[in-house]
Amino acid sequence: MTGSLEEARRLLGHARRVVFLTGAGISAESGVPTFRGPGGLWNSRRAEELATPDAFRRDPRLVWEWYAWRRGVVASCAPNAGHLSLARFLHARRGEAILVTQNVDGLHRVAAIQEAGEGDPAPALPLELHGSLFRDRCSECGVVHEPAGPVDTRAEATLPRCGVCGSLLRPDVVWFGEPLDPGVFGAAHRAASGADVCVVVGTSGLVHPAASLPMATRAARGSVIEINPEETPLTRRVAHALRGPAAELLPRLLEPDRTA
Ligand code: BJW
Ligand code: ZN
Repeated sequence: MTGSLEEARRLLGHARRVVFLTGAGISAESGVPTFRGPGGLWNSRRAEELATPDAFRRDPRLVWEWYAWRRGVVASCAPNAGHLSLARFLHARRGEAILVTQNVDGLHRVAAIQEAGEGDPAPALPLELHGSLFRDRCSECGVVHEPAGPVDTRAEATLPRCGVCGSLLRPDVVWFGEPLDPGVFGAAHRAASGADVCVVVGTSGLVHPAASLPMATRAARGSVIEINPEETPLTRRVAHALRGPAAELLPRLLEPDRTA
């Protein structure tokens, strides 16, 4: 850990409004592979091959095969101590702490529901910048569909089709070169600009516009805390860089009494 956990806790303790920005690293200890780095999803494949509208136009079967595999992987994963601790914090600080995620794995949502018990999960639900792995969307008319079941990727003819216009369905995620939902990104940007502290967890900080959000907090004179085992392009601009896995550091940062 290069920053002091104590000091980061103090900063958070004095903050009224807090925004969290999470990336693939928060789900690493749940068994969801990250995109880049050791064991990353894209080590053997170039991103442009699969996560672009062009790739889908060129070979929808191949793209679906990759997403069907990922749905299978993620479906067998559960939120880890990092997701759960964050969900409890968001419930406790309802309205004053907001979660923004780049992840499409749905694990924050599961944690929000789990930690709400019989209560309302809403305060801990994330703004999902890059969509969801578990929704389909029509590649032509844009209608969103609940997946009917596992995707049959044996041939293009067996891929799922839109019930409204008959065109191919695609995963409801944001690919390179596609705009983020303006409502979702606008809400995330407002939260980041209005936050006293932005906690950035498990992202390489390479993908924009998500990577610009901590800078919006800084531009408004807020502070940034980073949790990541590795340095990132953001590290030199943060107040505290906490080096280590999110599942260990988030509970220690957010719930010191519970983890003492
Ligand atoms: C741990 C850990 C542990 C490990 N604990 N940590 C400005 C500058 C340059 C380029 C651009 C720019 N603005 C836009 C662009 C272009 C492009 C972009 O950013 N390119 C860069 C790569 C150069 N951006 C876009 O195209 C975006 N769209 C856009 O800008 O539209 C403009 C537009 C306007 C109007 C009309 C048309 C267009 C869209 C970006 C969409 C990104 N989509 C993906 C795929 C989603 C679907 C899917 O999952 O398949 O989103 S790409 C992929 O990267 C995914 C992730 O959400 C995203 C970020 O990755 P993340 O989360 O940071 O993961 P990793 O793997 O990179 O990092 C993991 C980290 O965890 C590491 O740091 C580890 O150390 C750490 N870690 N274990 C804590 N245990
Ligand atoms: Zn359609």
